[in-house]
Amino acid sequence: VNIRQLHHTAFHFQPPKNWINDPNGPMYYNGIYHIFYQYNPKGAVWGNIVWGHSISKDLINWKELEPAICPSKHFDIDGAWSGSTTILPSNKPIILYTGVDSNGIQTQNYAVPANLSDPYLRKWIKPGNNPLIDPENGVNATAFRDPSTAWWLNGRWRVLVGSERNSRGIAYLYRSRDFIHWTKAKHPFHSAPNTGMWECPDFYPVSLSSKEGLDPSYMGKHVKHVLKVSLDDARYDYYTLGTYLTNDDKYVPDNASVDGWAGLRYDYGNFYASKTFFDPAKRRRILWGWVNESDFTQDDVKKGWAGIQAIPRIVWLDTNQRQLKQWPVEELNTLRGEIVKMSHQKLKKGHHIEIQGITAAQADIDVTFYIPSLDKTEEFNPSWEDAQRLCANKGSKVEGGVGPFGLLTLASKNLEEYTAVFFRVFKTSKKHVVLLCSDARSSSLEDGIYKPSFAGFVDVDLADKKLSLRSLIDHSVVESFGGGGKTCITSRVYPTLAVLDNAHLYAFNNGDETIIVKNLNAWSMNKAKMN
Ligand code: DQQ
Repeated sequence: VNIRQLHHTAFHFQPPKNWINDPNGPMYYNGIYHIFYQYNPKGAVWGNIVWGHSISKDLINWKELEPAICPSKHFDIDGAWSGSTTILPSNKPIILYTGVDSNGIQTQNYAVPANLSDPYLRKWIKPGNNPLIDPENGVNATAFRDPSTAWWLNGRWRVLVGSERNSRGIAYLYRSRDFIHWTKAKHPFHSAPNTGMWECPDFYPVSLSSKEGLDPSYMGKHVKHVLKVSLDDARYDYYTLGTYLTNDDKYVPDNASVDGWAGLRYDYGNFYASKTFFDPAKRRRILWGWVNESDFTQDDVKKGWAGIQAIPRIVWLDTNQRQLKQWPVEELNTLRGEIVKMSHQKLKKGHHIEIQGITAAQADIDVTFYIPSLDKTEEFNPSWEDAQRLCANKGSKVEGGVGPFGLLTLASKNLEEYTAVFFRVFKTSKKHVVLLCSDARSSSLEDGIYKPSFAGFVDVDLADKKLSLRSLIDHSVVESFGGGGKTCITSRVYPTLAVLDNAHLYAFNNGDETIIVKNLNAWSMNKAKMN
């Protein structure tokens, strides 16, 4: 079997071949989900960027169409970069995207469907009055991109465009009455020092009282707003929760919600340039995010493909109102095949138990661990605020009090290779601190590839002594949801032994306290119809 087969995913989104990056303009239109994406039609490396286009009825099985937007005009001749769709009144979708000209100058442009009665909206046209927004008034012309979905308030449309000025990350606000003539607001919508270029800003309301998603222009009372930016220097997607001050047309993060590198992330692993959209069919907000390769570029060229999208996730506000929660869309469950169950299984220190009878390289695992006693919990040192460093120091083999315990995914029979996804519990005088790691350091015997030990803290109080973990394992990706979707971590891994039928799955514990696998469901996953 060639390398392309070994690490090719079975149910994560990707086109038949070539490079993809950011998800663009996701939307639901007349019964069909659309996803566009940054795509190189000519190869498996970044370049020649067009808007690839695929459609689906269930967000899981996809059909590839011809690219929706290709460089053709002076203003986008060097690339049709990221952007968003907005559904205008009377159900008319419109794309805003960044065009790059031959000097690298970035402008915001629009495209509309050539034929609204084509159910797939295959052809898009760029009307002659493009570009709509030029980088004027002191805007940095080579750092001016990724228009957001627009929202409507008091007679005007509003849109955000990402930028940077003297290392201050900026989300500029533009307003328009007709979607064609745009005026820059005097003050940026939001900005923060020392955060660098803000790519792909995304702004939307979340309900204070339900999991239901809201239309981007919903301005009711019982909401908070979310501002997400992709920090180019960090290559992670950070968000804050805050208040939209509609009178000042400004966004103010909550006191507890910090901007920049120390802030909240959608995903503490490989996940970037994400974008949400409101699905009116199921009244939910859905998040798409790009998961880059972490092998060598020459491997990508050999494989003929690079980049996948994470499984679309619903997002909603946690009842604690301090963070969002995320969960794979329910449609993913239609791919579930054979199920294997385990319950009330003791995991003593030093033990690992195989979950047998599933296709371990292509699986969906949902497990709840029960911690009978927290007596031997290790003390948390307040200087350990960097979760990733803590995970690097305390890997899955470093014995602890409560944990490390969790799953060894994509494991070879004799554990020469495995990607450990696990919890470790600490305590301070006031509370428990829960760490979730997705540690790729042992994921492959191949040298030199990027094998980070990603990690994030999980904001749970452990009053019920339970911790849940769901992991989607798909050949070269392990996408995990800790604490019911409070902390998500995605890793790309390239095993050499733990491939196809030679991959195994184990539950393990290397902590003093015995852990109980209270309830584990593991499904073999079927292949999605993928483009
Ligand atoms: N990717 C696009 C840009 C965006 C970046 C270019 C984020 O529009 O800022 O492919 O990954």
